[in-house]
Amino acid sequence: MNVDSFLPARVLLVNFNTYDQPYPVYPLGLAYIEGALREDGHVTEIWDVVPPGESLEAAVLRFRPDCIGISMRNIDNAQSHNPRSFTADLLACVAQLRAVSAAPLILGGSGFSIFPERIFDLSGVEFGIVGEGEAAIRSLLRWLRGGGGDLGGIAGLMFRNGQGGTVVVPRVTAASGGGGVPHHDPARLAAYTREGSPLGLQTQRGCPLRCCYCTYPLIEGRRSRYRSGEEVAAELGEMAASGVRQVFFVDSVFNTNNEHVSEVCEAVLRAGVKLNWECFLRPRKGITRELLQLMQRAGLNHIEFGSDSFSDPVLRSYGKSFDFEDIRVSSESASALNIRYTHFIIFGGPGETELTMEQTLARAAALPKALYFATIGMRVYPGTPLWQLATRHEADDAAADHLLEPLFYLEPPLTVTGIHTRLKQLQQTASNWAVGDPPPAFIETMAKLRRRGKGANMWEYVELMQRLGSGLQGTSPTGPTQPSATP
Ligand code: B12
Ligand code: SF4
Repeated sequence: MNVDSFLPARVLLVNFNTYDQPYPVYPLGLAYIEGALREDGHVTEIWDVVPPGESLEAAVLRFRPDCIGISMRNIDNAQSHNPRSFTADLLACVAQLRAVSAAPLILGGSGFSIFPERIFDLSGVEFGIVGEGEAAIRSLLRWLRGGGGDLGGIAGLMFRNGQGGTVVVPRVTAASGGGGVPHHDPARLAAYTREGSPLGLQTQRGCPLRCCYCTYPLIEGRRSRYRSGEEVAAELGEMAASGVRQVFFVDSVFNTNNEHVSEVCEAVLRAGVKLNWECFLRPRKGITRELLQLMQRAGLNHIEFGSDSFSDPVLRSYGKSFDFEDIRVSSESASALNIRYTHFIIFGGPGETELTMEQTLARAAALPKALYFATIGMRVYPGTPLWQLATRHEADDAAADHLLEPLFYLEPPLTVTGIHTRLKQLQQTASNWAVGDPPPAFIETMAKLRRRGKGANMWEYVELMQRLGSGLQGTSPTGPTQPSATP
């Protein structure tokens, strides 16, 4: 066989993510992988936990894959007061697959890409792909199916060297482009829409900013790579035609560049697509009322601001690229246009004190119509500046397994229980604060509405719960894992 041709493979792609907070998340990464593999002529199928249906084993026995790709999105829920790990779910999934198939397993995904070596060892899979997966899985399949090439030349690939060791080929972030075109199965889009989940759509990859705790530039690279407005509008149109009611622009930050924002919105307006969407925005004075108006006309109905704190010294020490004035101006503009908005706040990171916390709470009370999502402590990930700070004083860093026992940074003398108690007290009077996952009653109400076919946007539920006066009182501190207070 000449080295340019290869036998098409049957590839089963597996999404085992059962976490359903704030809602079940559409496996967009797998849609991209499926799009790339189909372009090379491979026969693919996605096995998904949503909606519950055929068992994984039955799907394997029916489909008879030549190889199986597994997506690991989450390693844990990143909540210090209510920690939950998903590593055991991966191991169970691998065991189920091994029981019915000898096909090689290829593991990828954002969670995997944060702790690749450790998860590769634990899971025993044949191959791992770190970071963006499209180019690497195409080359790997070409190699597996007789098309030649060299495993050592596939950027981001992990494989076993046959002598008990692992080869990790360094990653290279693509110079341009957004990873090709995802393959969306209309039935899967419909299933997630029935769950009330906004469907993910990506307009760019990469983030050039350097917030101290953030893994996003490690997963997607530091260079922003933009898709054209036309491409985004076409995908949005495809989703609208499939009955999708709400979309989430999953870019790490949508407004890395205002020209990109305008280009996307203008293309959507030109294409006449009518579909609501939400996105992560970086609060900036540069988000002018006019820009927000353009976004609103193009479908924006909800903003998630990655604000983290309302105290300027804390923002500086978190490495944020804006100050409270940016937050105030952006919030007031959103409110004036009646666009729902949420601020994500991380209490207890480097530089936080009781005083800075109180300043954040007082400023939060003054912003018009805002919702707040709070986390306590900062999850520490390898490769981030926070990792260096948090592990500096650990006696034996090599022995610490922060995959299985998540490490959270908490600025001494603050404690998880202390911050949690303060936030609980706040919730008595402020129903616009959510701490961790919503309470069981809230989740049950959402499930009931979905069962009645009301798969609306979760923000409508949030507002409904606020009107009912029950607030969003999240989970209490549980479990043995308390954040490690690191100096
Ligand atoms: C957008 C987003 C959200 C949105 C999702 C909106 C939506 N409707 O889709 C919201 C806000 C709801 C959310 C919630 C949560 N999120 Co989130 N989220 C993201 C974000 C920013 C982008 C995810 C995305 O869609 N990327 C676009 C797709 C195309 O990329 P991808 O999935 O990574 O896939 C690529 C590669 O990973 C790879 N790949 C993926 N699968 C496979 C499979 C194979 C076989 C191969 C070869 C390759 C491969 O190739 C793909 C294409 O290049 C990431 C951070 C980031 N920048 O990656 C965090 C991230 C995924 N989230 C994370 C977490 C923790 C959560 C929550 C648990 C937070 C919480 N406490 O509530 C929840 C869980 C939700 C759930 N039910 O699972 C973590 C996961 C790691 C971890 N710590 O466990 C991340 C990485 C952020 C972080 N802290 O580091 N999230
Ligand atoms: S927190 Fe947001 S802006 Fe900061 S580095 Fe991460 S993705 Fe970029």
